Amino acid sequence: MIYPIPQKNNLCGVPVTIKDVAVSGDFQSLALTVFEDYGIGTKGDFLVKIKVKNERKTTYIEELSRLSDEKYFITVNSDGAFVETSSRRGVFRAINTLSKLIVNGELKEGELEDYPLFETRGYIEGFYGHTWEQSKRLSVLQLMAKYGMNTFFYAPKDDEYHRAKWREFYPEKEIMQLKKLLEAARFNELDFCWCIGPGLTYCYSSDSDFETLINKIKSIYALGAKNFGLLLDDIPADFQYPEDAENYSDIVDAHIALVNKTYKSLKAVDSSIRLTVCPTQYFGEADDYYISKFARGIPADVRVFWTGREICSGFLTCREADDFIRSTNHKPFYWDNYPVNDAEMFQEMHLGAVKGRDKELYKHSEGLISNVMEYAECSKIPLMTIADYLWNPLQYNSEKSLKNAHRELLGERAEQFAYIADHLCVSCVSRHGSELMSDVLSHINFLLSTGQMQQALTEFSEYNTKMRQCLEMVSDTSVPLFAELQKWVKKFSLCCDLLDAILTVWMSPSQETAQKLACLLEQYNSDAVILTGFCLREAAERTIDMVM
Ligand code: 14T
Repeated sequence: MIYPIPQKNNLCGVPVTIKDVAVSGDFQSLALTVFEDYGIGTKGDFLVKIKVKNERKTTYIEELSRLSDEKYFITVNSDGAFVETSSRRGVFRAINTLSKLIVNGELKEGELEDYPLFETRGYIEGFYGHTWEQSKRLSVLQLMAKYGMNTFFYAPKDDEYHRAKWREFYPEKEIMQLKKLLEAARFNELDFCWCIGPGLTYCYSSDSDFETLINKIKSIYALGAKNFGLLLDDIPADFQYPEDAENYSDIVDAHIALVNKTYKSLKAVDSSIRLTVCPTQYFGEADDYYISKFARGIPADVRVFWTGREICSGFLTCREADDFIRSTNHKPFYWDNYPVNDAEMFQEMHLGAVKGRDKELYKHSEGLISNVMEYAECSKIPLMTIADYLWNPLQYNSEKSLKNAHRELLGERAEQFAYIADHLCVSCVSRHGSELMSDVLSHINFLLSTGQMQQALTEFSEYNTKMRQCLEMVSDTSVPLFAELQKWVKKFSLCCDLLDAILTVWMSPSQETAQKLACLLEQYNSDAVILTGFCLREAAERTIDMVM
């Protein structure tokens, strides 16, 4: 199985042995680069022929009744592989898929037809906290491109030039970095969207502020960006300048005027520029006064961000999307606040697969952009599941997708990693965690209640050993993912101590061993970092009660 799961995959015939590939036809050099990226040799004799053509077959998605430049076909037989698509983006998708399909030097004969269901699929660096380093940005971008995302929004709250110092131009060094990022996005077929959040100090009545805003956007347009975001989230809900209060009867009118003026100016610069906006009221009831007036007052082709019913929504439903469409005349463009873990969530680590987004949401929305964590390596895990969901929500399976993410990112370490990841998945999308531990402990309880003490001790100590092995592995900070997790690893180490202390009481029950366990439990509970493990605390308490 490959991820994201292709729509129609009949490549299950006779296996063809492939040593290396050779490429002919359109976008040859792109295809070679992609193959090489997967470690596939390109001086071989298995011929991959690429044909880019603009015709109904390659551009129209029947079940969505719309055109797409991301649809592609792959046909494999003993002579080689044949790729048909309509664009560079289609070639990029097809060669990524082909590369994933070549396993152990083998590819199976047959046909594959593929296209994404959500139109816009991406992520946003839109959190409060340390902005990602350039190398992390590039690494996440490349990975998400491999998983079929097509959009990246740049909006780090702590990039001063994005928000606090929105009036100032970027210094040369930052400009160069943005330029590199744009180039990487273009190569990897992601639409790069640069965002500005002027609302903290913007004067809606000032012509000079408007000019400053447009000039700032133009400075990024000059680098090649064509997509822009005007973000009005997390700003004062009332006017801060007396002239604004005089000129506008309501803040929503000022916001509508600003969006319309910005839209007009940017379209005059280049009619292919695309604008996305985030309203001040970006969550809640779909028929809320502000959001419906705001969205009805701006052009239909300006995308409107919405986080759903909550800031961090456990569920995004078609029904609420339809309410949003009725009241705003816009399809919601989801700013999905998962896996972000800033603000009040800073003690949580969101490593779980995305859940709770309706399967058919692609029909009722512009798309979905996931707001990531300050921790770039950690973000890759949930992001991969989001990419899988967005490409093919109908066949999305959160558990399998998460397993694949672990395997891809950690290789042979994946199995051991599951022991800590088990405790790092509580978030708005899931209130339950520690499933693995809970299964182990409840089985041990069963053994105890049925008088099988010896077996219970054996299974418990086997589990503790696995937890310790995992602890040892994740303590290696030379692995970037593990380095980011150290705050949680520290608590995980306490968790291992607690397990050992429980086992010690069971083997030699005494006031002394129970006292030690009680101390550890208190230490564990007073550490504010969040690891789930209700079952663990329960087991510790029961063990203490048994003796004391
Ligand atoms: F624009 C939005 F859609 C949005 O979600 N804005 C922020 C976002 O940058 C942040 O990462 C996210 C998660 O905390 O939520 C919004 O920020 C808030 C909102 C709050 F109500 C931060 C703190 C809050 F109390």
